Amino acid sequence: MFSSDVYTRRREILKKRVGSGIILLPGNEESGINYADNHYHFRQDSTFLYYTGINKPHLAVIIDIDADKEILFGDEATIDELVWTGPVPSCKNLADSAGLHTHRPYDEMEKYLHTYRADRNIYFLPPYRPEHLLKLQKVLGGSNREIRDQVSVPLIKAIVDQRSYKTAEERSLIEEAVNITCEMHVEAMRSARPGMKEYEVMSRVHQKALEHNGQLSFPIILTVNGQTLHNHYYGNTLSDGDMVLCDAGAEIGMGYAGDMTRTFPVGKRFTNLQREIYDIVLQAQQSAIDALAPGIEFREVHLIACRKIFEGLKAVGLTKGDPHEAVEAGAHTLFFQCGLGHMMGLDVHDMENLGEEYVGYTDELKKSKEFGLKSLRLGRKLEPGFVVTVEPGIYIIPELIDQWKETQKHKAFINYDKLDDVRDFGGIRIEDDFIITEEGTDLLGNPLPKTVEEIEEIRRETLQEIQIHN
Ligand SMILES: [Mn+2]
Repeated sequence: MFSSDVYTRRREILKKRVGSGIILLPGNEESGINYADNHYHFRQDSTFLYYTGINKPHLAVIIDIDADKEILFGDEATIDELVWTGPVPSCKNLADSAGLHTHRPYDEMEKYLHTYRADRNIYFLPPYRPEHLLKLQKVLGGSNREIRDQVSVPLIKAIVDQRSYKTAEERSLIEEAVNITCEMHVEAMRSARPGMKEYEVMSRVHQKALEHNGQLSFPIILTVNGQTLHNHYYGNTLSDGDMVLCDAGAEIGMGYAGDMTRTFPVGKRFTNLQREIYDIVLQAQQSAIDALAPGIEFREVHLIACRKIFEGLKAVGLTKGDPHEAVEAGAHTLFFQCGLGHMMGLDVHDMENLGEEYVGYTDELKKSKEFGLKSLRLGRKLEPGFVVTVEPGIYIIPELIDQWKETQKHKAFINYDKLDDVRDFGGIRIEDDFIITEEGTDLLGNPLPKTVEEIEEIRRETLQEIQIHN
């Protein structure tokens, strides 16, 4: 974790912005997989991590702005617990590490809130785990609905205003996560061979994160069916002629995430069509990267990539007409159904638990409800310090083609008769992570092979090695 002054300073800023009242920040609990004592990997709440750095379950912090108190609520381990866990830091040690100078038993949190709730506002964030909701209900009373209605928008906005701007120390931690992520992708490209199962390659990608004492920032997507955006099935066999889409990221101990995607051939080379489509996605990504700068709306960057995709597909003969008009009408969403990217930081989709409308949009710029744009998590103007992913793709989804074809949707822009030939093409996505700077943007982490030539070179080397060994 950072030194205690970093957390003290972060809380000072938060207190100033919120002004008055009581801020309640509950940490996360251990969560049983199939019985209480067999836990999922523990993941601390990211906002709790941001303001305390403490990565332990069953804690909460109260920041009482009016009384000028910051209290850590937690329990000392009993001797019975120590028998199983070995020595653990005392609550005083934990509190000191975060610059919190008072600590109290966990149960006193409820008493504290009950004592002051009549004359002070209690601010809390949207609950995303059932136990958060139960705790809030215990303290505040009311139904699930009533609790959700009382979520504090000023607190959400103050936190988003702080966590969106990554400091130099945060940037270097994110780059650490991105560099492990790069190694995970090189491992995928260097281990996949025809005849292997997807899960065999996936397990090696996961191992790279573990090898660096990291975790996954989200479940790995590694599939020959890249057209399914979030495909978590790993049972297919890799065959020459297929492409593997791998979307994976590491999370380091401090909680920061990486998130990248590469698509590569199972054999030594892409087919001609795969290469053509790959280059369209790559050009779309490059045109988006070139546009990244403070002041531009990410929604506009997204639309630049959409037009590039449409233009490229026109050259291949799958689309027709004016790219501006086509994208305006939404015709490109037959091939690119989702958003160009999202914020990244302590969460792979940073702060998504606080609400996309506050993280990715503003009071002036609201999220669209249209197919395509409704999946764009980030629309707002970019500012220095924002960390974003840029991940365009082309996804040929047979079910979607059939549905559109039936009504000849956007027929002025789509060559439906040509689509039959590419029905089983699959999908391609290319994703890298960027920080917005005063001048424009910087790629985070080490560059990872990305062009057709670079990727084919790795595949050629990899498959030649096996021939030698055989
Ligand atoms: Mn992503």
